[in-house]
Amino acid sequence: MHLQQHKDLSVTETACRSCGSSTLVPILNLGRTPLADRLVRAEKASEPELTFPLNVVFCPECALVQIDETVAPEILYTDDYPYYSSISPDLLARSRENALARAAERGLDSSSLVIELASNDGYLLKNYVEQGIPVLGIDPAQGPAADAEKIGVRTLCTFFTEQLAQEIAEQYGQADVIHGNNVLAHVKDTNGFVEGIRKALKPDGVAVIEMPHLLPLVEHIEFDTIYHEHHCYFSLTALDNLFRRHGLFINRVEQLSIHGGSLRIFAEPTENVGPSVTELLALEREVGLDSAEYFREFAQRVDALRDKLMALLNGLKAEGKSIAAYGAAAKGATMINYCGIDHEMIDFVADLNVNKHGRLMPGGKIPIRSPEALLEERPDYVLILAWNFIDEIAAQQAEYLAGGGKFIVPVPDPKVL
Ligand code: JHZ
Repeated sequence: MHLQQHKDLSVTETACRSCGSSTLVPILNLGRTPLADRLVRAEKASEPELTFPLNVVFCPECALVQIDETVAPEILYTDDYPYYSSISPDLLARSRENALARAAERGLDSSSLVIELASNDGYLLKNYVEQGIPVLGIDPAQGPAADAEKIGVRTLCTFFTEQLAQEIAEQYGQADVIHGNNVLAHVKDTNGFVEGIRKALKPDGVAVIEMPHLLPLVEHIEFDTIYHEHHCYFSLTALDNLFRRHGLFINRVEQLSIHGGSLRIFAEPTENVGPSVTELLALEREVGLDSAEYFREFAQRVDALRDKLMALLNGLKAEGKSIAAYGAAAKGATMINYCGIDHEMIDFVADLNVNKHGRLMPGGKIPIRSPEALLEERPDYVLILAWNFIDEIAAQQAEYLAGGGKFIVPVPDPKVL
């Protein structure tokens, strides 16, 4: 294929992103892959793509699972970064619930301040704006940030750093609530980011941070959620170590089903650890998530999933069946590229996000079309790459399914539904 070396665009880390230990144990190597959200323009289909190593390691000192390659943020998050949070009605509903609960719990009003790190298109903060609670969104992606401003969500279009936190505290005051959904794993300077949260938070404020949980990732073989944007894969154990280092205490945790299983942690400058935290920490210790031994068979399980999925898809192709896919998700890029799925196998990928239409999936170069294409083309099978939204997708595609179309779900065990 078209592999290119662009060493200066990425750095291979030799020390843990959290505690700095240099004893890192390899647990899974997904090879070199293109960047998951760097969708290819049709006119550039024959040009080589940037590819980078995707190698997962474990730190026995602080239990953090991480990749050891850091791709420059300017390369990862370009002007046409295609992810818009507001695509999923489910995510919108959950975000609203989250905002309303925090506003009520904390008694927020027009004198409060809510900050969101990676506020995207304003999908969460708009719920506070509606209630007259001042907000400040921070997001480096220009398209989504501009959309947020249009709906009245004050947004700084930049990266959140320790330095910016200091400036925000001086200019806007410290926050009562800081949200950060699916952003902590994305940042290059993990410690600087958490230190920034502490600096931007009032002494009695709370940081409500969400991220995919490592336990279901391993248990359900959600290996496709591994890509270069995600530097870290957090257990509560690793988070607790990280936040304590910066004077923040995870006092409460909720387990959410979103993104294949996520954690919502509540971190505060004062220690008051509740049972939700002690119980989950105990469970993680019990299953051994704090030791390299736990990951011993993970790589074999990933390969077994890949082999089973490819046997299923190759079998269907041999029978002359047509196959499309649903969800031009970042995780879809890891799935197709690690499995070696390309345009020969999959006719097109359906996706609701209009910003993705007309582009090609990285690596596999499969064209992305609107979901209406499923009814126009009526493929025999649809591989659900956005398996985390299976219920929403099934409801939306009721007509395709009623017409005899079938879904293939790849995770945790590839099968036809
Ligand atoms: P989705 C995202 O990853 C983005 P991705 C990001 N990389 C991150 O960190 C993780 O989440 C946690 C489409 N869709 O959100 C929208 C439909 O077409 O699961 C998306 O393109 N119809 C920042 O990209 C894709 O599917 C629908 O009905 O892996 C889903 O991508 C729905 C619900 C979604 O994750």
